[in-house]
Amino acid sequence: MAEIVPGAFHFPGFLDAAAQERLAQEIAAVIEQAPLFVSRMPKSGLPMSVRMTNCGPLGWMSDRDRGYRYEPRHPETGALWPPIPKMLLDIWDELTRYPKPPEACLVNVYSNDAKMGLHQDRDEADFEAPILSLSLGADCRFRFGGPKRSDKTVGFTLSSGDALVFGGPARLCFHGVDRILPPILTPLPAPLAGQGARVNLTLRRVT
Ligand SMILES: O=C(O)CCC(=O)C(=O)O
Ligand SMILES: [Mn+2]
Repeated sequence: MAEIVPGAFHFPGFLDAAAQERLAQEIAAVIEQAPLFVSRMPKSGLPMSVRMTNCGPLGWMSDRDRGYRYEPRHPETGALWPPIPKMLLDIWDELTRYPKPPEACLVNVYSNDAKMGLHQDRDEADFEAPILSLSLGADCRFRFGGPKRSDKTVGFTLSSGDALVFGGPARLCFHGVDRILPPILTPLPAPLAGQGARVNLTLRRVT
């Protein structure tokens, strides 16, 4: 485990190959019930380069007119999001030690050329709980900064099976994905093959 900045912890290889395969199976089932969709930037309406879906009582999304927000239902099917798999609830308990369960699990699917600009996670009413992120598939160059956009940042690689937990003084730190690294060596586990190059799960408390 490495502390990136105070409150941000990187657990390289937290999930072994078998656990990654089980998690991929669970996420493939989520995607089957709640198909991947494209969120759009507030105001400009430009599409984000990741495709996404969610599980849990609330799901994160964005569109041109109403912007970043949590919704209980899928924007295209109108169905409630599927529940968060037990395996993820257990990982949340183990790594965050937070007394309440996550309310949202955002599933981000990156193609080879997808990225995510530097941003804060601040659409939640509660910043007490840490954020838990898990990665599957291709490595990415991840960037982590401070609570101000202009703060200095550090870059490091997030690989398949890695976990990242950021809370406390790091809860509102800027972060993003610079680029996906060549996926040849670490394709997505079989149940997610064909969906993209990298899958990230971001679990959060919202209310
Ligand atoms: O893909 C990642 O590792 C980060 C995702 C993220 O920061 C987000 O969805 O808010
Ligand atoms: Mn984020």
